[in-house]
Amino acid sequence: MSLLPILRYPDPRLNKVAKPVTVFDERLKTLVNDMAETMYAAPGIGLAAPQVDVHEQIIVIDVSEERNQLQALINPEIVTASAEKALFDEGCLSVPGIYEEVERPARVTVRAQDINGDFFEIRAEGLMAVCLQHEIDHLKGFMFVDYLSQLKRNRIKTRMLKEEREKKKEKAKGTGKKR
Ligand code: GNR
Ligand code: NI
Repeated sequence: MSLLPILRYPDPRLNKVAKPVTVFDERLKTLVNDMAETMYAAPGIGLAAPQVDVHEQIIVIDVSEERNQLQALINPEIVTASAEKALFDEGCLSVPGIYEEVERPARVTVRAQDINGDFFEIRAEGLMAVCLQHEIDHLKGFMFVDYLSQLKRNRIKTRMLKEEREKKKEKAKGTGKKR
């Protein structure tokens, strides 16, 4: 098991479109295990492969209080979405510290494959519906900040870049490097 580094907004690799998984092998199982470990350690309620720089259609989710209801979805697709919408204060491990309200369909049905390639369907509402839609967006290179106004998005981008610069400075200090 290993922790994977999470890409941070506005890294352009977060906008790449993920490819379908065609081979359900040991490598996929290891990747899903590493993604789950990374999600729990963060901690987060979901993680999409593009966030760890793997551009394949893989997500892991656990919205349970006890953190013991791991689900892996391979090649997930939204098959139905309710006309009714719901607002939710969303965050993202790739945009740490930022929370903004996003409106999405209140209920969705998602079809996906499991780790063995077998198809299944999930009907979800509430937090699970939000999380599924948020993760499936990542597979399309889309992030929750893309639903916000350009003004808000630009403020977030500036804040993230500033934090990154400050982090680099801190690191350089530690190694006695100047920048
Ligand atoms: O951990 C996460 N919390 C969260 C809260 C509200 C709406 C969506 C999420 S998903 C996020 C983990 C993440 O970034 N997944 O891509
Ligand atoms: Ni996210």
